[in-house]
Amino acid sequence: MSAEAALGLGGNLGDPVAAFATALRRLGATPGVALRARSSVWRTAPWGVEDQPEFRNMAVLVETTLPAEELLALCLAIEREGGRERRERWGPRTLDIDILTFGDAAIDRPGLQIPHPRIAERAFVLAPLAEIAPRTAIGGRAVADLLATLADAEVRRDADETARLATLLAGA
Ligand code: PH2
Ligand code: MG
Ligand code: MG
Repeated sequence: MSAEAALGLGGNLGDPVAAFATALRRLGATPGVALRARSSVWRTAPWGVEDQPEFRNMAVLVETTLPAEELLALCLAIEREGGRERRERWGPRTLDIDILTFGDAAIDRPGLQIPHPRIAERAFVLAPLAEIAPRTAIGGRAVADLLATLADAEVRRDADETARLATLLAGA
């Protein structure tokens, strides 16, 4: 049995695009996890705590035979390997990897809520996700429709950063 999961990646310290490349290689090299699609890299205004540097965000689709708990443990391990420090909620970070959806599972446990509870408010999640999974339903509404309700969002696709990610992923 395998499930398709959507992951959101973000960061605003150091070189987040390099951290994304390292994370995607690690994910793809893990037995039971296959990368199926990736979005562009987006530049996004900080949400929640506004007095911090601009973020880079992207989304990926993976097909996995891992249970959601193991996928979460993998994401947290990759964050730690990327030097992730957690200081402040919603504050600056080198690398954040969140499970956005896991098949059509609904999970609500401490430390693991799927679908991610604040997706509908967050253009930095919805805009990349809409590139690769516009019809995925979250709370009964398609990702593309949810994004359309956030029309004024301060997010923009960054072609140069997207190309740099592809180069990093193609390199040895
Ligand atoms: N992550 C947060 C808080 N705020 N803002 C943007 N633009 N992008 C993020 O990834 C982000 C954020 C906590 O995970
Ligand atoms: Mg997050
Ligand atoms: Mg997180």
